[in-house]
Amino acid sequence: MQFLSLYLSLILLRVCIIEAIQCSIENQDRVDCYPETIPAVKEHCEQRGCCYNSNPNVNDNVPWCFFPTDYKAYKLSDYKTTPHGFQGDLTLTSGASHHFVDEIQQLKLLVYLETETRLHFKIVDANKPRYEVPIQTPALQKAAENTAYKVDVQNNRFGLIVTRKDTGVVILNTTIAPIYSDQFLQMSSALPTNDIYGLGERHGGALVSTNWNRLLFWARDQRPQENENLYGDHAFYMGIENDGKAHGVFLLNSNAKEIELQPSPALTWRTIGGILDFYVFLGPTPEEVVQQYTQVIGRTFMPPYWSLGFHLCRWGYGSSNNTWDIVKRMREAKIPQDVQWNDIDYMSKRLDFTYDKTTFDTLPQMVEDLHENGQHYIMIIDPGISNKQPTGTYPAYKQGIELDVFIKDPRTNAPISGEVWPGSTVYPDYTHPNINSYWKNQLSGYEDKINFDGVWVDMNEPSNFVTGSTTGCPNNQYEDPPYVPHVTGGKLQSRTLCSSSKHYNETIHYNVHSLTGLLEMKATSEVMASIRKKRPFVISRSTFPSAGMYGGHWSGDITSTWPDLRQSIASVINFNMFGIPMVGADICGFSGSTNEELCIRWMQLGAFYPFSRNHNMKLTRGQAPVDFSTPVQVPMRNALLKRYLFLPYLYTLFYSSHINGTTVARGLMIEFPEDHTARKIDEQFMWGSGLLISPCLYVSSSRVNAYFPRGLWYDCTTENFGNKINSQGQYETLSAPLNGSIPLHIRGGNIIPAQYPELNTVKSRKQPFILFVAPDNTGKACGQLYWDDGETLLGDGSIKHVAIDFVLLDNTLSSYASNFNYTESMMVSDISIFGISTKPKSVTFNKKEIVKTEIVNGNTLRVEVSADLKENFELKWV
Ligand code: MIG
Repeated sequence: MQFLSLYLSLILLRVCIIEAIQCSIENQDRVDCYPETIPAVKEHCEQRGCCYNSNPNVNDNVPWCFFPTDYKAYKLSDYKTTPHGFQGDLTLTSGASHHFVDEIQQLKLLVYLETETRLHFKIVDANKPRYEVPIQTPALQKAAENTAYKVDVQNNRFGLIVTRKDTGVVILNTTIAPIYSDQFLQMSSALPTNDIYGLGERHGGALVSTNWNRLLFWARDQRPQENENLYGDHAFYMGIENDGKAHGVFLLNSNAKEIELQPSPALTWRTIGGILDFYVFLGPTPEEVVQQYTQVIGRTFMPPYWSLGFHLCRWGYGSSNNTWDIVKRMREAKIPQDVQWNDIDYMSKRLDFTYDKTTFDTLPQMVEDLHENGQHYIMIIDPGISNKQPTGTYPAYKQGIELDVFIKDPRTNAPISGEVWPGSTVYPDYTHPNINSYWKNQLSGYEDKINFDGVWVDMNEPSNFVTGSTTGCPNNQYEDPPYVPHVTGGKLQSRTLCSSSKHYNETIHYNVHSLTGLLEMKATSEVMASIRKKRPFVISRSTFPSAGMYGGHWSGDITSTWPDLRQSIASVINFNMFGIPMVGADICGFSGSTNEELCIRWMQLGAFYPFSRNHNMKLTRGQAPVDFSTPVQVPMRNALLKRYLFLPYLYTLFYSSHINGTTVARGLMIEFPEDHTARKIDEQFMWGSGLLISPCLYVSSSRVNAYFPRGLWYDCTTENFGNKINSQGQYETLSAPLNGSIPLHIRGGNIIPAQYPELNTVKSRKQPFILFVAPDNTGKACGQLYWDDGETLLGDGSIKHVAIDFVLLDNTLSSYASNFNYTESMMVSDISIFGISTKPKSVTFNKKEIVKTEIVNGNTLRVEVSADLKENFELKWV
């Protein structure tokens, strides 16, 4: 008896110990095994073979159901070298079902050592193809040598470990086995840092919280709020390691996804289709991570110069004359404006490719007038095409039917209809090979030839005011998949089309939904280039990686509030990391009515969005600068004039982004990754590495508590021009009165090309150039200027252009210009050198003594010159 009980208790003890080993996992390290619900139900959890352990605190989000350390996994075999890297077979260990429907037994692991700093690996079904995102990624001839990373695999319970060779930091460790079923794919990895950036589209700060933070990816017409899936899908993050080295990881997958971050820190990807297709970038600088990422997804389009000017828009001008009136008042008030926009109120009955001949009767004349004044015009287009117009009267519908380019209802094979602004609509299938010819017909045959210059593509998630379709959705595995990410609305079909809708070649909407914006941008940009034979300009609400090749983005329907003013900086920082640097938020806020103070602050900040547009919801108070009193207009005008002053610099940054994939606007973490304070800053940002923008973002405040990373910084506001901050990495209180200038500082080490501002870019481009020279602690500085006519397609590289390097060394500023047949004048008239308090004995320009020199503000040497920047020069002082 005694024996038996001892024996029994031993068994129990043993069971307990085993249990304790498998399931004894610290709260922060538990990887959720039942993401469907929190808290999970015990039986469901155990059916899945996972550990269940209720947590005393329901609100801390620690999963109650989590993977044991020895969860049934894939076994890696036949792992061998290939010309590209490695490959191996993954076999699911036999055993009880996991209750993940249709688990795939045989997978293939493909590892590509693509470059010294780029690793690519894929896990695919060994036996049949699965959906893969059709963006063009670089082809690979052979494996790179001397990689900055090392790839190790764990065989028995498969995992992949990526280590940065020089520091030994583990970038990825996926030894928590992947789940790979037809409609549920998951992988987890430990993270080497809590400083994670990117992952969007998302409303919130630049730093991504790792405190049980679940992010959602499924394009949705959703006004920006935290914890909801918004317009775009960017499953790319950048991590900054403790020592300041940065890496990036990109999951190339277009299905509905979740990415969950937890405090260990660790990260879990979940997607409900496609394949696991990862890129890892080793940087090591943050800017290099972005360059490596954009090398895979594609570099930024080169914007036309005019698009760098100020844009004005609103929903509900109500007539072309009201719109025109605003333009005229802006001119009279001498406030810079390059582009006027119209929202859907220009359309006749809200129909794409029409305009209302009653209320917008003078639209063609207005557009002509804009052009005569060196300004441009952009109009909105929504994807929904009305299918309820009298037969034969609406070409956009008729031609779509003829070319068979509408998304189809799986039940009937006829175009599926939803409901948007014009009522019942069908939706172009942007994956269709006929799409460009369809789209070109519409855009070029625009009723009575409205001569528009750019296109605003809205509602392209695609948005639908009814769930799924006007006739609901069928019941099938795509409408109700075994696992639904926690998307807003609870269903994939919420505010969009049925997931089982059919695209070209039987592709299901389920796979391509979040690509709609990207593919519409691509078609629009290609068609506009072929119609206008000039650089296209497209701004889109929905985006996906590689969208930056075709256009820019605005952050959607934010509110006219102080928190949204502040948050907009993080959006700008994020989209620059996503390779879509032409980005901005609706200046003064979209929904709700703005007020004078908020709108002044927003104009000051928005003057430094790469894409600077004031846009407003219908039926709210007017918020164009000229809707305010004359004194309120003053700081608004001044902010815009500052923008126009720095446009040559901004243009050069865009060119660099186009060629090298660098960011245009960037967070301080990008420039100062080793500075742990700078990593957390998202209420300031930079243009390139040279200009720091520190806006005032709080109500009733006239000061900014601004952070200055180590180095020299020179004030370039009119009020404190040239004042120097020699920072050890410190906060400074800056004065920022409401009617004053936005705090701006040029960083020591930079030479920034500028140009006297004007009321539009056609005029400002003819103004003399200015150079701001900001020496670093060793008296050195450098900078660039890229210049061309601002609108010719860059295409074959034969464009006439000038590229200039400026270098400051030993009290000598030299320029090195490479001119590729550019002939227009590029006169420079002013050069300001910061940090010089007494007049030098002699200042020479190309060896000739300069007469006009002065010390401005006791701290800056200003010299007047007259030379063409196309010729090299040398400015010397002793
Ligand atoms: O359902 O076109 O985000 O900028 O003004 C709203 C009207 C449709 C949403 C866009 C917004 C635009 C509005 N559009």
